Amino acid sequence: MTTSIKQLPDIEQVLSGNGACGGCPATMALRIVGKALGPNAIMLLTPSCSVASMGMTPRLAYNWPCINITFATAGSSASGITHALEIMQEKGRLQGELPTVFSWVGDGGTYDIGFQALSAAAERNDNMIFFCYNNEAYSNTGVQRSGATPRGSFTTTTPAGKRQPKKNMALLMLEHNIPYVATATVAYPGDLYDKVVKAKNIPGMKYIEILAPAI
Ligand SMILES: Cc1ncc(C[n+]2csc(CCOP(=O)(O)OP(=O)(O)O)c2C)c(N)n1
Ligand SMILES: [Mg+2]
Repeated sequence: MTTSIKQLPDIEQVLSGNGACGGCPATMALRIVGKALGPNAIMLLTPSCSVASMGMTPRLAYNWPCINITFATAGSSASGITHALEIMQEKGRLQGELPTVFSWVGDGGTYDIGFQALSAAAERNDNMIFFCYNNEAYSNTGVQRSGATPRGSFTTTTPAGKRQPKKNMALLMLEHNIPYVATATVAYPGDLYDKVVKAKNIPGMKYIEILAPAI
């Protein structure tokens, strides 16, 4: 049975005082993801609203070690971190359970700019969770169209409405034969939580797309 919102753990990885807009669905989704992942994780972020919201050291709003990376490298940077951790464990320099390595990337960074490195990491089946939080546009820079913007949508670069349909990104990821692909939405927090818990316990590449419309 799906976890109910009342059963979600108390743990908070997204801290108060963050810079998100009030009611930001992507930040709410990240809060649920944090409850599922717990503190033993390393977060990678590409330029996005979530980076703008995270604040600055020493007052980071996300309670994990966080690495800001360039747009094109969410897949490859996470691959590097995950392999480094495995080697450290092999050499006995890291005890206990390996942290979950996860990329937290917008739709622009996933569908368009970071697609190549994501595809390559998926093809290698590197051990990570790649989250695409999908607000269906390049929101942080003023709402330009992305490959995830639905047909007909008005954005600053499609003032007459976007002519093309959105990419089927989850299907593209399935075609990589990775062990886990899921779609979720911030509207169903218990379902999102369950999917992240499941992904956390599967070795290899996991792709989770979260619809979090914010415009
Ligand atoms: C290579 C590169 N191109 C453009 C930018 C400018 N930029 C910063 S955030 C952003 C929008 C990102 O969109 P998305 O990944 O969907 O995340 P969202 O802002 O919607 O949360 C852009 C275009 C950048 N930082 N680096
Ligand atoms: Mg976006």
